[in-house]
Amino acid sequence: MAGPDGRTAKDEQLDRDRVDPRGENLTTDQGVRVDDTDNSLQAGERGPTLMEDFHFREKITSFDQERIPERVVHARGAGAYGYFEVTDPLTDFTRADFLCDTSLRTPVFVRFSTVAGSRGSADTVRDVRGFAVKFYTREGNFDLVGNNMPVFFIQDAIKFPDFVHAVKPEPHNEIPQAASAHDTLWDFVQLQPETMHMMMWLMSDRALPRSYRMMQGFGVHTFRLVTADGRATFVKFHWKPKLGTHSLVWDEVQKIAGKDADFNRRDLWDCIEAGAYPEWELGVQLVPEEDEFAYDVDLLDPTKIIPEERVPVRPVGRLVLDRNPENFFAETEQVAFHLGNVVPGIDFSNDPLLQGRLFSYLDTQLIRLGGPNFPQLPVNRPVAPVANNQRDGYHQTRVHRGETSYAPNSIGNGEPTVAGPEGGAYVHYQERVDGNKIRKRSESFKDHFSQATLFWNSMADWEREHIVAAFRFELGKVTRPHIREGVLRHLSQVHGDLARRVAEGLGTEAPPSAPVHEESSPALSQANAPREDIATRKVAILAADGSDAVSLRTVKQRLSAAGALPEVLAAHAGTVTGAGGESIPVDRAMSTMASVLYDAVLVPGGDKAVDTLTSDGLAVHYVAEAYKHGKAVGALGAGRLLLSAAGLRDVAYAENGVRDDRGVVTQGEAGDASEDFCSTFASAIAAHRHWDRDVDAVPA
Ligand code: HDE
Repeated sequence: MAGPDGRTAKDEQLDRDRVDPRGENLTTDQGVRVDDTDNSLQAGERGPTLMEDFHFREKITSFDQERIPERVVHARGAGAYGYFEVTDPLTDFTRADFLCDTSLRTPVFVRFSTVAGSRGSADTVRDVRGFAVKFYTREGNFDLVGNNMPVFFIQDAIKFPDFVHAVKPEPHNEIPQAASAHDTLWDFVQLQPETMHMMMWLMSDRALPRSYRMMQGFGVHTFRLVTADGRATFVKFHWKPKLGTHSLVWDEVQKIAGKDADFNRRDLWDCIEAGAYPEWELGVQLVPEEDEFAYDVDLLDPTKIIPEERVPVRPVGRLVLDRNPENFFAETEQVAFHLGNVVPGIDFSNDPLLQGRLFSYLDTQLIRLGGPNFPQLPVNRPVAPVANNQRDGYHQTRVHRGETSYAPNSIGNGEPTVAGPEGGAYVHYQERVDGNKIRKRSESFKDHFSQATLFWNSMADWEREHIVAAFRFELGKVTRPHIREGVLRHLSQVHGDLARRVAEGLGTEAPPSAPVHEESSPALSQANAPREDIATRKVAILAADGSDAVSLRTVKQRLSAAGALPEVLAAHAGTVTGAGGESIPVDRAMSTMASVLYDAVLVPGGDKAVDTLTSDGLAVHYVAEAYKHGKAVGALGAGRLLLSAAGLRDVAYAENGVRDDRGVVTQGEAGDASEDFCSTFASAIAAHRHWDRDVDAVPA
């Protein structure tokens, strides 16, 4: 599906849809050229506007109707095109050819999103992230509409409107925007204990991804893979980011929301533009049908995982995003995902959340995109040929030929004809179903706490600290004491230690807790994410007149060579003059950026420059804040003085040679940055954050 130049069938198709008004004369929608688009047609210079000004009316009408309803959830998002390649064929399990044929490069469009906020809300809020992938396969479109957390808040789709109403801004005053820290969400939680496993994920750092490129994705539900002869295997889908799973911290995300509300969106866009293509590995957990009841959780319950230690995640393919959309509205806003978009070889399970979603997504698109013809929109259109008897409707863009639009027909040769399985037709898995019609949750869905405990048990100390702080923050914003107490009762069933620590922050007592199990799943902890790479990590190099230009250049080159993105910041844009009279280009003025927008901070030597920086509150703040957020901080020679000025008092600095004290990397000698300094600083950046510091005493 890819040409010799790597272009996919979807790229070719999109090329035909593009219009480019550049270089053209301005016309009306009817193609009539316009002589003036600045002044409306009036009866006299100071007279009333005339009805006959068709250009004015058309221009204003079109403008008035530019908006379509934003998604009721996942309104805020960013998307990109790319491709998927299978590396370890799943031929024994499915007939889906994009999962079997290693010679195929299947085009994809991926949309990442937050859930609760409006379309214009900030990217960095505490929330789940959507991870929706549309595969344009040769056999039709397959949508894997997942999240960056492997479980969900509720077990049955009928509770979704309740949950979403509870988490969205409160209806009387539409406050707070894109935030879960308010009474209605926690009221729902305290009354609906099935939320507890997901609430643990939501209060963890997973809800604050450093980048869309650094988060996992999960299909959440159990699906089925089906072979040509009708044999099914349960499957759970996993996306693992090549760069590892990394997060921001709460103080940081709050600040970034103001400094750069587009932080995650910009990051995705910039990296693709720069050719640093984001990449994920697709993995599957496979469970034979006969093992459906072999686990202590029900595979149909979307509030549960199967720990990777019990059923390993088998890597099967890779996803690469290599092209930004050309028009946000046409592509990212109009893309329409639907769980029911499956291809032969992929089928559903009876997960009641999944079943409800099968209804909801199509229903949503009909109102949001105005009728049944949204699959004709360029971003939604399959590369597989489409032929059927569906006709007419709003926004029909196809001109169907022929006399017949019904089946069976004799006038039109009986075409289009159905294919049958040998011809590649979708055949539903023949699951035997037998039961009374009842409204009743399965007994096997009843345990709401064991996996919340598993999650807590699996966390590193610093992850637990962040979870406790998150619960304290969120419940601290809840105004009704009975809601806080209700949640604490749940927490005491997750883990006594968790409940006690949260209660302490709320100035109250935790209810007595029951003994809990001690199992853990190391795969759940971000502490175990790969930490070797500094590709695309942003480093702020603080400079001033008198900076040591030689060492600055050495570190910058070394970091860039490893794929990092170092930027020189100074009090003003333009250039500063190095200690030896060199001109050092400044990438950005310090005041236009902020420490929270970088992964690390470096202070080169140079007595005069460091003197200037130490008396600049903003420069001091850059260092102190980076330190407080656990980031790598580097200093060469006199640069160490800025670190002390920033209050990094319990840090051991190098007197000579190079020293790394919990991610603070210093070189004693003035002069050029040593090889040792560069590689030690790079490792400190790759470690992402350093949580073994005592950051409380540092003001920032
Ligand atoms: Fe969604 N969800 N959802 N959801 N969801 C939507 O569809 C819904 C659920 C997810 O980038 C809506 O086109 C119901 C789980 C993503 O365009 C809507 C239920 C998971 C996206 C809808 C769920 C998701 C959506 C809103 C409970 C993770 C964004 C606009 C049964 C596995 C897709 C739209 C994009 C979007 C309904 C639960 C992921 C209203 C009823 C579980 C990533 O149809």
